Amino acid sequence: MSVATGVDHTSRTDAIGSPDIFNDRREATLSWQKTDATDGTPLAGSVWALQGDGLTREVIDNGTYDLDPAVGKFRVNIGVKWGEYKLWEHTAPAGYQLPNPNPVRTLTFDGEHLEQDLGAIGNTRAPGTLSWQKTDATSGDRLAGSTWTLEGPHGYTATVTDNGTGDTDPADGAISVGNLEWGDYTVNEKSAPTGYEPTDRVLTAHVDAANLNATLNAVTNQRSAGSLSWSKVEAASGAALPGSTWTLDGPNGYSVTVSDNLGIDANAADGGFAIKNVAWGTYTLTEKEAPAGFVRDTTPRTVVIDATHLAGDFGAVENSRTPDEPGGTLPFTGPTALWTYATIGALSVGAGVLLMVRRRRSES
Ligand SMILES: [Ca+2]
Ligand SMILES: [Ca+2]
Ligand SMILES: [Ca+2]
Repeated sequence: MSVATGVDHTSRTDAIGSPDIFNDRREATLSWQKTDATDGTPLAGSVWALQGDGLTREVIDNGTYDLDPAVGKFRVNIGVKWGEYKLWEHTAPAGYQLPNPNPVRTLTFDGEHLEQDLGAIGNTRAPGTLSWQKTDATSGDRLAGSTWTLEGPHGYTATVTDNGTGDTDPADGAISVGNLEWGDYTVNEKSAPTGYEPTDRVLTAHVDAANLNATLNAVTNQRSAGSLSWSKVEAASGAALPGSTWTLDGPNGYSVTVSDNLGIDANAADGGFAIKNVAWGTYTLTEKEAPAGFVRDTTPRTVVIDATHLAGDFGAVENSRTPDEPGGTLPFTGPTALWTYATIGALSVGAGVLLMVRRRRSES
């Protein structure tokens, strides 16, 4: 009896009964490779399930049941327990996706199919995500309203607006862009939040298996400087009045004296005031000295400088003329006027005397 290679003769109950003419079963092996579907690179870290011979084995690359020491390559010894086996991928390498649907491969080992090689089984790269934040350089608070240009591999370019196009993070000032191909990226601010200075800082990032969900540093914006203005006018006419002095108090202990057309007054016009480059915060303006001949206005005035109120205006502060001193209510107070009143009085008295004399004469 000729014995074909691999034919089952493990049962030694042949009628001939001579052990010399029987062959032992040859051992079967199963091999395959795990690769990156994009570039064919062997990938470490996959885990497989091999079901057959009444049990399910966990096959770990370079671990349990894997006889091939090469990363990404598997060889499992089926041994002489031929029959039907099923193999499926249990865990993809980190950064890669399991196929969906995940196929179950059915293999039958027998004397004609002893060394089976499934070849390369590729995994698709999991898409990456880039996340970053936009913050206030002064407070560190996140800022809403920024827009970005994101550029990546193979000509990828996208405009991303916080809580708008391309942003998957619903929080203000937190931006996240998903479904990104692996490769190098740059993140540029296209427009800054309202009230902030643009930044030319560029973030760079690399997306791959080890950096699938990359979190970048926060990009800060400096606050745009604020300004303050007001004017000093005469109440009656609205005409600008020169010569006033003011106390201006602000955030963080800021306190200055402002005199019209002196020092930090950036408005060269009489009665017009401008203060440049002030920090954000609440400012209080109080008149310290009114123009000569006018009554000081004691009312403190307040404005707030912030992102949406960079130009604070205290408005027009009116002064009335100083009232005349008590006892000086007559329109003319000079020596000539006094003489005039005295003369009128004397003439009146004289006229009365004459009238009395005439009456007495007519009665007699
Ligand atoms: Ca291996
Ligand atoms: Ca957001
Ligand atoms: Ca001025």
